[in-house]
Amino acid sequence: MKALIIGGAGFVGSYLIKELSSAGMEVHATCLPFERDKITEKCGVHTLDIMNKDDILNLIDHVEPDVVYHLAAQSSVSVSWKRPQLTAEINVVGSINVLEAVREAEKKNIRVIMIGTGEEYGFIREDACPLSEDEVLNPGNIYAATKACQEMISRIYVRAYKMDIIMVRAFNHSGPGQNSIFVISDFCRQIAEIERGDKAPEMSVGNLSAMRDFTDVRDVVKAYRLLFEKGVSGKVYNIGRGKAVDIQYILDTALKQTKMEIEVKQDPARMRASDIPIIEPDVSRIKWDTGWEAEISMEQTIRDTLNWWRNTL
Ligand code: A2R
Repeated sequence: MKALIIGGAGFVGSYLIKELSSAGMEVHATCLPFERDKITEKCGVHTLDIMNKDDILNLIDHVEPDVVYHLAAQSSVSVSWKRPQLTAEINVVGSINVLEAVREAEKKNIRVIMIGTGEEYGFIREDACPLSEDEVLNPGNIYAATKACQEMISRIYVRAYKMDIIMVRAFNHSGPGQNSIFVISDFCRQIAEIERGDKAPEMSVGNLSAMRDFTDVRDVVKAYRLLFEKGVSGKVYNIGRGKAVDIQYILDTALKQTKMEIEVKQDPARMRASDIPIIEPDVSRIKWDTGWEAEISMEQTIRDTLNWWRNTL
């Protein structure tokens, strides 16, 4: 079986290449021209900008994949506020280019896995958790709105062209190598900096009471593989642990991993005005259809991420 990962140079890409290769698949991954050295896993590497549909089509005709994973995105919420047009171009027009290329490809029966986000649920009803895939989407930022749009368009391609597409809403995922704009990586990076003496023994934190659902990226890519093998075409799947924890728990777990005495300081700049108290998915659909569930403990994710920062700084 052959897989083509579009957007393979990002955080999730490297883990997905490893997961699919270990399962015996022939893996090809794309990156932007300046990202070539970011793909270090063994696979076929191709440069590709998803804004050019013909390039995607040529690549698909060349690789003839059984599955296309669409990971390429402008994936930052804060950039999406600053550059809404660019975010819509990449996440909406770029996704249409991918779908059109698959539709026009010589090889038929290619399964497409479109990666969206738990952010698509947005401003949820107070009693909506655990969020089922049937819950109404109410995105609260530009990034989330473009991903909801990507999903709606994908559904249209399923219905109109009978394409084999699976749509994913992935909740927070974390692990070694993640950018420190995300909370687990941020806390681990701060601890590693303090241990090295690069930073005063003070942790800046935001709202510690918000409850969120975190899964290890290594579990997430396993779910992506199983969705190719066993997912039901045309369906949307939540991917998450299904058990939200508060950010205080993450902080306490991270602090337990160090011998340093660290003072915790709340930073008003890190507080978000509209923090939703709890966001937790119902993950029974993916479990039912593929048998997948999160296996790696949060303690292990935090330990591995902290060790990664210790080795990287
Ligand atoms: O923005 P960059 O330079 O980091 O490049 C990103 C790349 N990308 C593109 N690839 C092809 N054509 C484009 N026009 C284009 N614009 C951006 O997609 C990056 O290398 C990759 C996405 O990786 P990350 O931003 O690290 O996302 P991550 O965490 O791997 O998440 C994968 C998917 C994304 O669709 C997220 O929105 C979703 O999971 O949660």
